[in-house]
Amino acid sequence: ALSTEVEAVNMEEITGAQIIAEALKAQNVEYMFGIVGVPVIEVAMAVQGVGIKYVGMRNEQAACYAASAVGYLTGRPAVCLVVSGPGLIHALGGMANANMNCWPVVVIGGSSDQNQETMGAFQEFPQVYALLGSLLSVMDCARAQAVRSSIYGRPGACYVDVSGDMVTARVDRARVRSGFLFSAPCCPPPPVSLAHPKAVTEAVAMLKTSKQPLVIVGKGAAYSRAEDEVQELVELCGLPFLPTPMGKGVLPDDHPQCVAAARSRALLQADVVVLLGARLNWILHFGLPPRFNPQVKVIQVDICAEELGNNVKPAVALLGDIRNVVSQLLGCFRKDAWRYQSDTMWWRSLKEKMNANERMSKALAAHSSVPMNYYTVFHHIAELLPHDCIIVSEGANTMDIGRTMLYNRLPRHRLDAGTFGTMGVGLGFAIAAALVESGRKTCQRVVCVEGDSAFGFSGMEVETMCRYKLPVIIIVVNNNGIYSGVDPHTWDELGKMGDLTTIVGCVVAPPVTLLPEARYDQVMAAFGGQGFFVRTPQELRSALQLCLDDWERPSLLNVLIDPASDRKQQVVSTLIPFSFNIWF
Ligand SMILES: Cc1ncc(C[n+]2csc(CCOP(=O)(O)OP(=O)(O)O)c2C)c(N)n1
Ligand SMILES: [Mg+2]
Repeated sequence: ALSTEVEAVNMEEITGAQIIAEALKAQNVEYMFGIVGVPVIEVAMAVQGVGIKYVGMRNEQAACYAASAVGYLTGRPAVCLVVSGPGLIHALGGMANANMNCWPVVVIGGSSDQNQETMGAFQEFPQVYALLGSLLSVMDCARAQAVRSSIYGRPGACYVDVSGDMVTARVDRARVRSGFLFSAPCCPPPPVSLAHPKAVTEAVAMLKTSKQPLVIVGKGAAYSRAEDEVQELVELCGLPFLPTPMGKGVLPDDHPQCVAAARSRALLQADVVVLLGARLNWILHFGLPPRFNPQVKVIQVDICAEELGNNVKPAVALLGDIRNVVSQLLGCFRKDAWRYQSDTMWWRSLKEKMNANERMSKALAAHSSVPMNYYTVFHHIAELLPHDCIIVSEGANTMDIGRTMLYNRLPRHRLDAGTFGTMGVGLGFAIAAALVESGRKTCQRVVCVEGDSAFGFSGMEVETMCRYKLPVIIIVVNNNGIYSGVDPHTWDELGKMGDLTTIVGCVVAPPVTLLPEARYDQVMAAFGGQGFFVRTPQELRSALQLCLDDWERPSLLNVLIDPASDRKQQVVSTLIPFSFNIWF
């Protein structure tokens, strides 16, 4: 009897929520994004208790986008916390987006109590089956498996299902310790692999015989922090390079060897392509004719074995971490120096195309009439943005044209709709970037350039930005619609054909239209942020400068543009949803 009493005195009870919080803390998880409800409120409170920053969002989709962006920016996963059923369903969009982008994220979903399974419990959903591919249990979470599977190999999403009764269950801490739960030390960064030396030698030999070489830098290079190595390789060998959308900034966009302004020609005429952490998917036109030379030899560098040979059989396949493999290539070129000559026909042809395209861009940007076109808007934004700012962007024309005109000079400083082409990611990404930056010594500005449609998907996250005082600058490029819109006059005319405010109006309102001149700036102002309604280049410049100077609170510039403004002079028309053809 005595010994039982002693045990009772020494016993410290700990809940399932506390176990999860301590396990995440042990894994150096810094951020949790989510929306609470039964049964996960306790988990959110417990993680705050151990010093993890909990960020309450307005939709689980945006929460999951934010968590995955932290994973990309830091290399360590953040957690997205959701309730069961509808909460998890919303987060699925973020998990799919993370998987497509190869970004790590851990999602923790509360589920109904185990004894109510299949009984029609509150928000019950067969989530375990829906997420079988990425499913883990609380035990896995505690054993570091969740963090490990999100970052090892090719990164991605991982789901931990926690039943309600497990969150509140109480156990003796001593029993937990003596078990294997807390035995897991912090999971180290992923082991990085090297390519086979023979393949490296082959790649070097192939590059040396190339007449029209091209390096393509993908976001895999950004994720592996290969910027120094890639820069040395490109400069040592004098190679032209082209970034993919989120590969922008691994090397500065204004680097003299960047041939982004002659993208189509570079892709079409290259005879050897060094593919660094980029996939030959729709963004790179599958690596196939008519956008690529049918004889092109691809030196493919990728961390994922399954990726090698997708769509195009590589001439040389280098399986490994981008940074390591580029170091291997560099090792060869340092020993046996080789430099692609700068006076070749290839360089001349690329430069000539770049100059022509840049002239065209400048001519369009010089238009100062109102309403503005996309090019004028981006020209002024580009002039004012600090060189080190983080640019988040989504939309169709807004993102495509913006990508060509807004330069990145630093790696991992561009976040956009990505491989999945997902609209609605922008605000979550911007929140993540602002949080990550706030923890850095030299904190950089986050600028979120949104189409008006894109903004609408997660628009309520401006409240999140205002609540946490995140100094994000949102620029809504407002053309009253998706790809293009109608002007207020046409909208009125359409109204005469059928009352647009009734269901009859559905017949005449073009599917691409959104409410003309909608006041997105007032949405920001409603929560205490600064809102600006902008029509002219002067208004744009002064509002943006004010926002850049003011670091205190979030702001939104609602920039009205000509609803008929469009991409100009496309060489190849295309049915893909986003264009990489803008002149080039
Ligand atoms: C989740 C999701 N839904 C729908 C789409 C289809 N889509 C592609 S771009 C786009 C919006 C484009 O309009 P906007 O953001 O206003 O940019 P704009 O081209 O007008 O500048 C949409 C809805 C998508 N890509 N993702
Ligand atoms: Mg639009």
